[in-house]
Amino acid sequence: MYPNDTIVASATAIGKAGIGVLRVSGPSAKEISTTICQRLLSPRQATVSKFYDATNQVIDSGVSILFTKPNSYTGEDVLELQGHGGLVVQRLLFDRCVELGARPAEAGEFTKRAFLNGKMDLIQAENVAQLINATTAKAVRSANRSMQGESSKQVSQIANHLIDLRAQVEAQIDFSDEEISDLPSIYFLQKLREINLLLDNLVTNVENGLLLQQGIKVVIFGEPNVGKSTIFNRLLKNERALVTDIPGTTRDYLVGQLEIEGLPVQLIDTAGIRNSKDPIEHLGIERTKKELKTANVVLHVKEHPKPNRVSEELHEQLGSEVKLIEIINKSDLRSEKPRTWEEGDGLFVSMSARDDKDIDLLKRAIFESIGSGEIEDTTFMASGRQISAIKQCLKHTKQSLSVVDHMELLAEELRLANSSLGLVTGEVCPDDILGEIFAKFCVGK
Ligand SMILES: Nc1nc2c(ncn2[C@@H]2O[C@H](COP(=O)(O)OP(=O)(O)OP(=O)(O)O)[C@@H](O)[C@H]2O)c(=O)[nH]1
Ligand SMILES: [Mg+2]
Repeated sequence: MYPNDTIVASATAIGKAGIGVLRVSGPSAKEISTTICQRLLSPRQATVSKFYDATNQVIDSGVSILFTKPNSYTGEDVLELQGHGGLVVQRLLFDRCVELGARPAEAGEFTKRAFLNGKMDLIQAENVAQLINATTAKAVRSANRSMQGESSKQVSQIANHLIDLRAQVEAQIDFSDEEISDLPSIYFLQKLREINLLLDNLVTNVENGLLLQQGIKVVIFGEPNVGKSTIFNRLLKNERALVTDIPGTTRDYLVGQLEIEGLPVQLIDTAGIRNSKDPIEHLGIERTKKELKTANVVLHVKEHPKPNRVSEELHEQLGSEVKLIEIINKSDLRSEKPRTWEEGDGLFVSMSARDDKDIDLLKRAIFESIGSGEIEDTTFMASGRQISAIKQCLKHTKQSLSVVDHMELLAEELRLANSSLGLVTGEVCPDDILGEIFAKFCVGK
């Protein structure tokens, strides 16, 4: 249903602040502005005014701006009342707007209206939430790039290829008895391969974007006393974990946050793994196992390259997706220079946790282990929902390759591929999905 009512919400965080901005959007916004400010506002002009209540008493004074449709964020008439950022004063102003016919906005409703009024597509709408939720500067830059329409361009380019191809396939079906020359299967194969390549690149791009939004989880594990907590502290640049030369110092796991080259990282230090009768230590080891199951990167720390039975056992339990880095710590005691190398499937780092340069080397190894060298080039910040729609599209275009000799089947696969892509931009998007997307936004955005 297209909205035809007027909504109001605080656009700034609720609490004490220099200013508090209330935003009103919808057909009554102009009338509300005239009543509250007791004057006619010129569109898009910041006007110093008083804000009045129903008994002509001043609630607050500040700056009011009226944006007339379609030149506003939502594409509707929008009023911004910039008053003082106090809890009660903002509440009184909000209540006055409601008294004059506005209703409290739902989460994300301003952006939803912007989408419904064609001010932005669904990719850009979701970028707004990603920008607000970004935890690193790189994530902010990527969300901005994506919001400028770069991502939408990439998707519509693929959608246009799909539409052209569908038209050709439909023509083959519709005019099969008539005098139009049949296009050879190789032609369709070639076109599909081109589309698949574009989609493959897009998937890489969006997965990088997701890494920037969600970050990665890095778990440090190994035998007792090998220097896990020292590495943890040095990576965080903070003496968070206790470090002693007594094996079994860390009993429970510890969590810290850091950023590696713009990538948000959740770092977990765990209890040293050994056969222990101590029930507390046993609990700590169980927790380590649990953390290992959800890690993106695992740092397996040792003091020397030779294998250790207990931690080798855990090694074997790691998921196939997890990236493993073998750290041979305390290189200062071996008078060895820090270095990284690959052997078999493994990535090895010989280092000393006591040296900051070695910690930088480790950071680089973590970053490279998840293949995020191209994160800087991410132009597409997609949501999980959009990524699965893009992958669904790719699944259908890949299936199309095997049915190029059957025009009806090919047409159906291409139709499904096209509608999956429509879900990304919002061209085809059922109301309940739209509701779910905007419910994740904050109220007032
Ligand atoms: N020489 C040297 N000593 C280190 C290095 N890293 C850690 N240590 C020392 O090794 C001892 C154990 O360090 P921790 O960081 O507590 O080791 P851990 O693996 O967390 O130990 P648990 O919590 O008992 O499992 C401490 O005395 C550290 O100062 C290193 O690179 N070189
Ligand atoms: Mg420790």
